[in-house]
Amino acid sequence: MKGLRVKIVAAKVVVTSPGRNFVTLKIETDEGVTGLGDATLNGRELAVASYLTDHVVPLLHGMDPHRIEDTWQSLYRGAYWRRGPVTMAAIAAVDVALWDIKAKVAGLPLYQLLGGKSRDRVRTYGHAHGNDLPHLFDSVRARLAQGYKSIRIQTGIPGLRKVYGVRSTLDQGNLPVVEDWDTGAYLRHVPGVFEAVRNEFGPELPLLHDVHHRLTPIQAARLGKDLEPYDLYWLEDCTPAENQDGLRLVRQHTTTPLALGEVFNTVFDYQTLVQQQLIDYVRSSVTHFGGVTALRKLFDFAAVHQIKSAIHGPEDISPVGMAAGIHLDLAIHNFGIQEYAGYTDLTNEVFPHAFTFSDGYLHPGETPGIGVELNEELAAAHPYTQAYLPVNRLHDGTVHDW
Ligand code: EZ4
Ligand code: CO
Repeated sequence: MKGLRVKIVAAKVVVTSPGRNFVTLKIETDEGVTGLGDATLNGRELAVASYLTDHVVPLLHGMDPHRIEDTWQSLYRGAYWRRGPVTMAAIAAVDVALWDIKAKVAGLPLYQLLGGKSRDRVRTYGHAHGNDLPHLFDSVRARLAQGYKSIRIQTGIPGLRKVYGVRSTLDQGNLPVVEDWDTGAYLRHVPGVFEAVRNEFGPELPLLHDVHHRLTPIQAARLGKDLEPYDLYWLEDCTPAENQDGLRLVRQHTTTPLALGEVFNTVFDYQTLVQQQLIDYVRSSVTHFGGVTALRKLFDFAAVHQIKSAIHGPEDISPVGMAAGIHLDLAIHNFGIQEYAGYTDLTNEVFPHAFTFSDGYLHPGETPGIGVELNEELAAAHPYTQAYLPVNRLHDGTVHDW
């Protein structure tokens, strides 16, 4: 069969900023088949670019791109220094590029190699936010008009300057924007917002909320309990869950479903959470978790404990990483929901893609591979721009989780 004896002859990293930074690995083979992988790590992009260019690309030359599992293991174990977002984003880029090549050689969209489809389309949720209720309601209506069937609600808090966890134009600048935080004000305000949203939009609309790691377990337990009357689809990243055991306390106090893990890099970060069923959704993305190979294993581990997938899908994961995730979403049985923030027109031009969004659902398309291309000329016209995520401080100046 053509393409079974291909060898990697070149690999390069492209960093482009069509509005925000994306890191893409392109692997080329001697028969002309190429593969793309996403290695974007928001705010630390060049560290991953260097990890790939300086340390991984020299290892790829002459390799058999079909040996995906072996390549994954050799990059993970061979580095000796394990885990971490930079390493795992770099491994993810190689892994996805190799899956892209294998699927192109097979002449099949990637989801077919992952077992074929388990559903016809992939349910998504979108983002609504507003500093006050009228703005929040307008934002929810705008998402509903786009077709979204499930909506994440983020709200301004009286006394705080800005809605957190939401992109602003200030994100792209020379130094991090400083935001402010008050846990007491937040805990007092949020339940009333959900009551108002329920009153306005009715009981059926699935609502989600992201806490962005800002609470302690006992605070999160209280919030989960206070939100029970409003029937959330989930409460996300309620604590900084490096302390996995902390979730037990949250769990003991509330039946609000819990989602967690967008910043995690390996299955070990989830070990207690999954084995003891302390959460309901795992939030890792292909890009930050070592690729399709590793994320598939996490989802299978989660399935044993009746936990579902909920791939992280902000606009800082490139369409390459997004596409790989959508193929997985279509294929696995324990799919939950896919976050989809959408992309600007310029980003879609830099990364033309086969996946489509309509009526609140995504589909990966039927193009062989992951179905994404890179317009290198346009990418080069929009070079890397230094940018940081915000930092967060309490009113007395103490740094808090953002
Ligand atoms: O703030 O990806 O659930 N989604 C999120 C994201 C994160 C960004 C950080 O780079 O929390 O929007
Ligand atoms: Co989140």
